[in-house]
Amino acid sequence: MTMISEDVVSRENDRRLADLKSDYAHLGAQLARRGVDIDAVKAKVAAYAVAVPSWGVGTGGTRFARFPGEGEPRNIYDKLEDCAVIQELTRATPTVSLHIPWDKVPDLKELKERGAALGLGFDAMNSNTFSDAPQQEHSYKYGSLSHASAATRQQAVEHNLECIAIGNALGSKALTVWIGDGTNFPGQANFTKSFERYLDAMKDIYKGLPDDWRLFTEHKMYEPAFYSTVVQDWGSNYLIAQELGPKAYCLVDLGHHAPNVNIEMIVARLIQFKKLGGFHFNDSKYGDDDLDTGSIDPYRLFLVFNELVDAEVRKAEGFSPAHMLDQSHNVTDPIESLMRSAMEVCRAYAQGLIVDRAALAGYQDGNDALMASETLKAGFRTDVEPILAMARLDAGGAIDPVATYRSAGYRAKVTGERPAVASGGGGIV
Ligand SMILES: [Mn+2]
Repeated sequence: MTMISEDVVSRENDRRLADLKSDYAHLGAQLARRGVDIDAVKAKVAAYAVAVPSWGVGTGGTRFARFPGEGEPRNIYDKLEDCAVIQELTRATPTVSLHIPWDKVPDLKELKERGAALGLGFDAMNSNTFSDAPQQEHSYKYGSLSHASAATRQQAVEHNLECIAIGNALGSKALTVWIGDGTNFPGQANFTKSFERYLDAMKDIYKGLPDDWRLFTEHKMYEPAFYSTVVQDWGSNYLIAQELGPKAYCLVDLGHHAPNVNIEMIVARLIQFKKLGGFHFNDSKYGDDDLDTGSIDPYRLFLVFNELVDAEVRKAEGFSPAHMLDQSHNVTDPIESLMRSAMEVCRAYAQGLIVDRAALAGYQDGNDALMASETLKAGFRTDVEPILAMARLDAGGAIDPVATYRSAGYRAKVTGERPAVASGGGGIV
């Protein structure tokens, strides 16, 4: 079954096919002069996948307000349908990353079958101990896995073990743990004791991890705590992965760093020491803005992918990062934002693939800073859109996903089926 009619996709593609073929041939000739086989790049792009977060298809908000969009998904089944639209048109997002308890359902078999019927699998599970669920015994107001109270920590551990059990039933192979634990005041908590308690709790979660699973820990510099967070930076994150063991890896969310931090170098370090677990892609200007991937600083995204391609090309040991989008869509149709973001990561990947790595290494070793920079930037400057569009077309997707989505009238259709949600107070999703 498809959410977007194949007739609409064909009609929209037919309108653009001649231009695409011409653009692809032209780019192919350009790349051939640079020693790059366009079909080989296209094949790699076609095999690339990035997971969509279930919470991403709902309209996001800030701590000031949330302005709901039209036809918002009511539950995980609606969310899966929206995620299927993204996959059908982009062919780059075959999996969905769930969030518990938001996506909790009584019948996991039904959920798995529904995903399969829509052509979707399940990516990393995300636990939530940064807010209180209804009827929860102990509050996370003052922390969860690092809480001073053993009973609260135990409750948080059990929640994570439940996420593993749910993921196991759905075919997931990873758990992502991000905690909101931290402080707003110097002196509010003892840094060392908090981190010791966190590590002890994480060891209990790690023990419950199946052999073929990976555990991703996600650091975040600030927010919701504004003075210190327990898992503050990639250094703390690396220490956690080292303490826990071989199934523990560091997850890099592009928005969770101080401004101007060299994220691509952090990526390189984690690859070198075999602890890069994966990514949450987004973009930002001032902080953890959760803006659309590649919308503010596409060059930074390219530089991250340059490190990933470098590791891929040299077959770096233990290199198998998970890729996911993690954004908040406050002023756009979330489906459109997620499609465009998925295409942006594909673009950065393709641009990384066409960098002349032999020439780059030569300039690096020869201390030719200008030509090294020029060689790297040549990849970023290349408009690889024909490669991305042709990969989508070959896989049954849309040459222009956003235009095709609008032409299909999906948002108007679901707006008629899904009741409007009242506007309300703050709340980032
Ligand atoms: Mn994240």
